[in-house]
Amino acid sequence: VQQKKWWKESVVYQIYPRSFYDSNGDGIGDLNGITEKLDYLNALGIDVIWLSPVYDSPNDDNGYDIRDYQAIMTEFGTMSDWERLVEEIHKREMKLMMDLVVNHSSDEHHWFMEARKSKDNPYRDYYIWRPGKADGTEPNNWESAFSGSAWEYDEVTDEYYLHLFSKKQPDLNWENPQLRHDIYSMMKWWLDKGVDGFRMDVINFISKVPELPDGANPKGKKYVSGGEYYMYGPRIHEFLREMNQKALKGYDVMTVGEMPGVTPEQAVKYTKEDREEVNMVFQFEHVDLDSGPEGKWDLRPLPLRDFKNNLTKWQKALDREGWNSLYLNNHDQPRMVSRFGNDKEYRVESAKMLATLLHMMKGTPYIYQGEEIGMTNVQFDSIKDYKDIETINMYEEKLQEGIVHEELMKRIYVKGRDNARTPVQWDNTRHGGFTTGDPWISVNPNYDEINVEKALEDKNSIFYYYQQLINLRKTHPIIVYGSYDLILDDHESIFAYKRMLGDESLFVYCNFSQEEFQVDMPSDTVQAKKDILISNYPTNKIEGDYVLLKPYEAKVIHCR
Ligand code: TEU
Ligand code: CA
Repeated sequence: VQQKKWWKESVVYQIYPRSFYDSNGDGIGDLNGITEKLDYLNALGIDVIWLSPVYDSPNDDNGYDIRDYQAIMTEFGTMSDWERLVEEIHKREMKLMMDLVVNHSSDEHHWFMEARKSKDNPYRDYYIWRPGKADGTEPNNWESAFSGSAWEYDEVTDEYYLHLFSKKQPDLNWENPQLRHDIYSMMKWWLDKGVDGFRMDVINFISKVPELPDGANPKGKKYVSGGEYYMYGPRIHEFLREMNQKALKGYDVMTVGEMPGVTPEQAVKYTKEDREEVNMVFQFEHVDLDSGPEGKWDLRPLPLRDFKNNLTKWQKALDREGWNSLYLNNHDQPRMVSRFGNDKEYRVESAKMLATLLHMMKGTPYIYQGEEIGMTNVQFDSIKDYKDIETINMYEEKLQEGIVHEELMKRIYVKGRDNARTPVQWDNTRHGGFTTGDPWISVNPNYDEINVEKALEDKNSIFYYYQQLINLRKTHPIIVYGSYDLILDDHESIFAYKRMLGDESLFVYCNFSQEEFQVDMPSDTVQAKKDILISNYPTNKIEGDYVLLKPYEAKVIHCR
């Protein structure tokens, strides 16, 4: 059994502050709004709050473009509001994990304002500058995640700067020890203010292959990802270990590295405890399965077999060493009940089923705001209703390429990040009780049916089911420390697995369909004493050595 750690036994709740709760009527969620809702989160039973960025920012990418790492975004409140929030979180014996965005800063950060003044400015090498190619094209063929080239030409110094994300998010140059030193000082400044951990934004991107070579381009496209040269660069482990030694050492903190493209083998290296890099990573394989070769907007169906095999691969890779994160949605992903469940006639059952699937696995579970009441994807008619730079840039780029509005909206409905960014629905009053003003983004029209107030009044709500799941994790060590094995491997509609610890075992059955099934329990459980730990239907007794599963039924059977 691996070492016991508080961050292995915790459940994390992610807040996207802009859309959580607006306390002052300006239509934008804020810190005081979060403070007002802490009792709600405490009632849910979560242990750690992960706050998406609240630092000073021009909000080109809603706070993931930081202008001042040690100041609070005006729209979210003041530093004293932040200090009160931390105090109130700690008073309730919860912890706060901040978002650390250090692969890039905002282009309005004073480092960049200086760097762009001249080639010999002291801050020049805080960023990544290169001359264009002789033929007048960009330094290499890398694409920005937000469309177009990853390079922006700066005529003052006749060079380009690298931005893997928006033009207003220039990549920081981690080859520069002075930059690294400044980042570590900033981290300690926050840790000394009481921060309990960091979620590290695209942290695997900080080490690039120094030559910044052209990416593989078999189809002769204008731009390609180039990720093979920055998703697992030559110094990434060195930088993470240095960050531990120079910033995190001596603090009892939790760290999760967000790592697009990370593989299970790499994840073992990043999270093996004796390596002192990060506690766990956010991987992307399971949320890329419904994307085709052209990326996330290239929609493809998601065969349950692929989903089962991928989650199983990650469970087994990190079963004995290292640690897993468990998530099915966040502020960048569509709502899980719409993507993996059935948000029409089986919304409540399938939301509970998906939560069971995730929370009975091995790893630290993450709940994204609104997931606990089964919030769904949204469909706005006009592109004007969408606010996410990734969506807007894609729409404009593809419209130019001749793809029609209806096709583009279809893709946005399925994969757009604003699906996760519509305001949390607190009650059935105007704007779902999120704001008394005009919300920065429209509220999902289904707020009258789906809202916190209704959930708290309904003992069979998804909220109370999450509360049960979280409580089970606290009372059954097998859920945290047991091993994992897939069962019913070949079943097309049922995702079933078992967890084992000592002489205990759990059998988790999740029906991903509207059909009913009867499946036999494994033969070695015939003699065992069995009881149902949790189910999303009124629990019935165990019929015998088989299990009956209704549409989207989840059932966890405890054997001793
Ligand atoms: O996301 C990293 C990332 O890869 C995402 O861009 C994701 O792959 C994509 O959005 C899927 O549609 C982090 C943050 O979570 C994201 O909100 C930021 O936009 C991005 O980094 C840049 O900071
Ligand atoms: Ca506000």
